[in-house]
Amino acid sequence: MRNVLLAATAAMCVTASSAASRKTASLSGPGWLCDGEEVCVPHTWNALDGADGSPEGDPPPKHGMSVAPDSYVRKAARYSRRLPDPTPGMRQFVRFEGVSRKAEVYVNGRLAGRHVGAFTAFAFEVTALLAPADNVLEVVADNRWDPDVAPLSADYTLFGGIYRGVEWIETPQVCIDPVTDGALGVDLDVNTNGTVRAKIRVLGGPDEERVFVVENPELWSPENPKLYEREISIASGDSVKVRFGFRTAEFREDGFYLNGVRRRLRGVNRHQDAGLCGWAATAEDEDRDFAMVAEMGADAVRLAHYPQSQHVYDICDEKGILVWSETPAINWLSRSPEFKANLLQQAREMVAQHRNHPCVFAWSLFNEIYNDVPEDRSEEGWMEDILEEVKGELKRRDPSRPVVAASDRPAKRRLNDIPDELAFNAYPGWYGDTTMEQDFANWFAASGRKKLGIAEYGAGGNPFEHLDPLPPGRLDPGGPVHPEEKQVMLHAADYRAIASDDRIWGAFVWAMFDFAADARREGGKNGINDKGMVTRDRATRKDTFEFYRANWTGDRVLHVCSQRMEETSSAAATVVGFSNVGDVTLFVNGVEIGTKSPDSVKVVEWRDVPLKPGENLIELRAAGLASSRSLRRL
Ligand code: ADA
Repeated sequence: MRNVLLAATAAMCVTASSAASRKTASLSGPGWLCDGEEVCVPHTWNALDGADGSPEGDPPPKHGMSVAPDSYVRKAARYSRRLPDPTPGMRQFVRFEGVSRKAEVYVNGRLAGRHVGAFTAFAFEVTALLAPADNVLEVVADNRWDPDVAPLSADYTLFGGIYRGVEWIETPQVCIDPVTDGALGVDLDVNTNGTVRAKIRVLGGPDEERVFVVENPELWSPENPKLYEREISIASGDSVKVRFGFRTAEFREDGFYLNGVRRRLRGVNRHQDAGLCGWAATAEDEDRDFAMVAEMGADAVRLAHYPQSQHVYDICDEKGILVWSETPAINWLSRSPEFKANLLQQAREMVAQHRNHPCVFAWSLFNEIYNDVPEDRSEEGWMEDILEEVKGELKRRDPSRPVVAASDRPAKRRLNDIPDELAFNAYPGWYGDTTMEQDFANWFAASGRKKLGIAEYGAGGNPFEHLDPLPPGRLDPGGPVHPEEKQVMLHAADYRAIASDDRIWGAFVWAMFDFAADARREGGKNGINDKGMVTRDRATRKDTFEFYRANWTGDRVLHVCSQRMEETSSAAATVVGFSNVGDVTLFVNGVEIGTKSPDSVKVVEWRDVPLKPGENLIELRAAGLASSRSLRRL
């Protein structure tokens, strides 16, 4: 154990950000032990069991309860590593980007601090606990269910571990506060006239303020994500770099406006499960994810259902992706004062840590409260009381941004009246028998609002399960077959309704990527929510990905669906395609069948296209592009 710790310290690179001041070093990477085993941080112990489903023989999982059951390892684990030797005369801090979901931090066996909440960063000063050399950091990370910690229930795996990066910080005695709320210590108020007010929290001295002006600032937007940087320093020599952008983002009577221009958001939802590593994602994993978001043409992302890493917000600033940033209030709440205090703390930390990002257009208060609420907790009113308080906290910490929320209960008027702007989650044709148009009618009537967002819509889709023709009506969403064709059909129908209704200020596809939800056993896979546009391993873009690319990008797209369907016992096939390059001609085995114009959402469709026995080549051609699939008729 000792050898591992020493080797890691030797390899660590300590960098000074400016001459006499703050020094930072990454404590991520190798050199950590977790319960005695060598690991690399970011790390989770649930990379495998967090996405393999409940054990065989369990009763069928209840939808929405992945946080609670023990179908993956829920434990307290002890991490340790060696710390760099402290520089005499400086103050030392250790900063954690995220530990799931409770952390106790010790230096040389003495408690440095505790943090509760999986999704926000925290830092502790360790100066007084350090010896001149050979210091050992220990962290107890605990992802067990706790009635006083949000979330209490949710449809995603709560991976355990030190699953984001760790940093060592040394500062002069008087320094910019790296501890309070896990934030940078500098709050920016940015005005589009070029004035920036920086409020600096100082440890060891009075708080300070700087005002500076950027001449003729360029506005930040998805089309021009212009960012500015400044070094903020104080007299002691300590300094931090801040990055910011100039933009206005607001809701008016008829919709969302960015820089005074109305904009209907083309959004996707993203969980922080970044593929086979679960939550223990690297910056490269996150870069890859957002490259795909941009490739599909989205201009907004809902970070479901909790704050994600600092790097995610940085990427969104850089790529010009508007962010809906959410507290972990989901499904149901607890009446305990400890729970409320924890939710308020997590909300406060989210705002403190991410308020300087121009990409954040709204703070989100909740997702689907009252979903799966046990009888003894369904008493009217007290959850609303808690949420009113959390909204107050969000507004107090950042009056500049609207508070939104995602509801699935049209009838709960008091709940839905709390956020400034309301959005609904809807799965017409998947969980329910309505259409999107019927849902719209219901929501507008029930809420009394003139405009609404759609925080989630979608359907399961396994790109390796196919069905042609699709049976009429609904499939069993918890059943073993989630044919890709159904996902395409429902997204096209939903988006047709969304695109043609001007009262919808934005809609967020559920979800960008398949993600771990260990309580699920459906769609031919265990432990996965398969409503993504891309598979969890990021290897397969589903047909729905191409649907949005055709609708949302300037790329020339012609795509024939069901290319992974290899054989059929039918004598005829359904041919669905997407074209944003105009009329499409269908050829089967080289014979021209006909030409069609794409509909309002770029879809062309032929039904009952005859097939010959054996191999068939189905080809779409349009404007010099071609897209084909082969299908063996058995
Ligand atoms: C809810 C919930 C999401 C997601 C979705 C689904 O709407 O808000 O977390 O899990 O259901 O896929 O069923």
